[in-house]
Amino acid sequence: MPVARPETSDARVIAHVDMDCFYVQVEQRKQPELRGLPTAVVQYNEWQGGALIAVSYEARSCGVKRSMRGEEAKAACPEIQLVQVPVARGKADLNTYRSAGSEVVGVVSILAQSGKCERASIDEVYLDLTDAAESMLADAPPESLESIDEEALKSHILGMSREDGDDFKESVRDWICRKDADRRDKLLGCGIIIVAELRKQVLKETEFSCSAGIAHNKARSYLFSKLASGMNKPAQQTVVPYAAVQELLSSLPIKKMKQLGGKLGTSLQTDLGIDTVGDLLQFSETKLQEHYGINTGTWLWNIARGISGEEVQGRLLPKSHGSGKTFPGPRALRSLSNVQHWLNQLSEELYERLSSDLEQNKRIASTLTLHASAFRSKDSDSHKKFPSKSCPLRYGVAKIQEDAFNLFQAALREYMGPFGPKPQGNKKETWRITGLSVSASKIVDIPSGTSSIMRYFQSQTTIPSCSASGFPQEHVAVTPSASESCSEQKSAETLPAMPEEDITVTYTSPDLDNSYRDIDIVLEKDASCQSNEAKEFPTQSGTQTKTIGRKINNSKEKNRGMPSIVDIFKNYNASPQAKEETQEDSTVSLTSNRGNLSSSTNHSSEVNQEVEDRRDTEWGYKVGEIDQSVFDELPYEIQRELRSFLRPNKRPNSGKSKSGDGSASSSIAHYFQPLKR
Ligand code: TTP
Repeated sequence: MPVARPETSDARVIAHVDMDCFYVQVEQRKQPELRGLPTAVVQYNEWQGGALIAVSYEARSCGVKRSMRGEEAKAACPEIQLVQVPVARGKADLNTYRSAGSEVVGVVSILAQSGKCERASIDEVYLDLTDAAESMLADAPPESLESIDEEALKSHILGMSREDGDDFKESVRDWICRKDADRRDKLLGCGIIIVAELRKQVLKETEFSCSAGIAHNKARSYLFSKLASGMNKPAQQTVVPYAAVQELLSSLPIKKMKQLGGKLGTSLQTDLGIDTVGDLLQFSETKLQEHYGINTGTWLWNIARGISGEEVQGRLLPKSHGSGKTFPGPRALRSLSNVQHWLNQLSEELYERLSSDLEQNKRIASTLTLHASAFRSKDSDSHKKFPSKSCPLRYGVAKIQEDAFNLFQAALREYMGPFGPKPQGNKKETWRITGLSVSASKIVDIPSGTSSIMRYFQSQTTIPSCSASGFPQEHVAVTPSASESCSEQKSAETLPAMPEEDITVTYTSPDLDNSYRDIDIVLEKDASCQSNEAKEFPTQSGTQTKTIGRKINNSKEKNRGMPSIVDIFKNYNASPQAKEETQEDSTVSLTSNRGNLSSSTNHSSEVNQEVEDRRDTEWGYKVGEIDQSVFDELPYEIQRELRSFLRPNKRPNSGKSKSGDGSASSSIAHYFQPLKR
């Protein structure tokens, strides 16, 4: 539901910058011979030449639309150049476009200088240019300038009356330089000049053209730059003066408004008979609140008047990462093994982007969500929505793959109802999966410490992970699997709107061509060891020790994620003295095998018995024994959790939040959980 925020000031200057036919421009930069030709980017599949996802303006003028398939586009415009989206892991690989989007954001954010810059999607940015416009108005107002750039003079000023035969650019110059104008519009006049210059620079530095909407708030800049897109694109800018807002809004179909395209918009139409924003004006705030609650009611009342307090967030990085694919028509997935195959591919791609984000931006994600679309062929209830499921995100490809599949199975059980899915292999199976995606959200910065978290993980490679006898020292925390710990609550997010085949995820990561593999390196080393030895498996709560034998000799074990949290402390052995002191309040009690690597070369049953006997004290640490620099390098959430260990007589909870939202539980274990055996 939308949230109503009071407008801080209506004298702001907000720009919404949107790249023109973005994927086409990216391809044209790669192949300059395509410039100026009718071109479309297509997600290829055998059916009718694949789906068009981006269409150049030359092709649009020949009647080619995004909804067409390759063959239709050829029929409409025989000379059209169709460029296929690169493919990796059997699906569209959007890395090139993501990188190009990051490049644009980088340039825009530098040009915007002091202004806040928010990356809104793969090719859209919001800018708060209020400070820059105020400075210009104070120091060099437009009327004092000797000349105004041509690009600024080509702006479209909504609501500006223009007589036939008027000199278009002259009218714009007059509007920008009006001395008697309202201060809000004077600021917009400055915004016009600033944005025109910015767009020119973006073109120069990236070779991409863009269009922009400039208004007093975010909602208006977005709305009108979007609305104007058919009309005032490509490479143009549209300005929304204060006085023009109400008139422009009143005839606008309600469903065109941001956040009103879905259920809320439909409810306004069916329940209140509202078709245009003008219709909405007839309802008092109280009346709207009666229908939709206080917050949404106020938001609706505001939005009908073009009021929006939404701030431009200073955020240049995506809020989430996702990877998805659709399986239309006969390609719908119908077996668990097929679903698992695709989830593995999607998880790999997701992990690549998470790793890149971790390395480049020092950010970690904490929630993994699975979305799918499905139908049940033999049911009257075939429109039932496939539930989305979330769980805490564990780093490591295999862990994400495992959790994604567990989430899928939990969702499938719910989707199929009490009778459950038919056994695999049974031809009467009634479910079909037409879309799958995995996404990582709740991304937070790792606090900047003395050195990076990656270096910390790297340093794990220097700790011999095999003992002298060649036995690995792996500690596996027995923790709830995704299916057990996943939030049963349906995710608010839905499967992103998908073109025919591969889901295009709008929030993207920056460059992905990195080779960050620290975590895998650690485990490759581990996996190179072979062991039939019994290992101690501390439980998540840290209060029990189980012993199980396991053989590590399979190459699949190679990248099985990070070591457990216990490993982090393995070089902080409790000294005998410390052990005696572990009953003191200020100790950390983590149950595990002894941190001393050499001592674990022989994990006999006696040793295990000893561990059982001492289980509450064996891993006792004095607070002072924990090296602060190691502590500082841990992700913030983990630090928080560790603090709960450090508090006297307190242990972390098991990872399930009371709210039922698994994602909210910031368990240490969710970063370090090993694979479920
Ligand atoms: P848009 O900004 O919606 O469109 P566009 O940049 O192609 O064209 P316009 O000039 O009208 O803004 O989308 C940005 C890119 O996102 C687009 O080039 C291709 C991709 N995309 C998809 O892959 N699938 C989709 O359904 C949409 C809408 C876009």
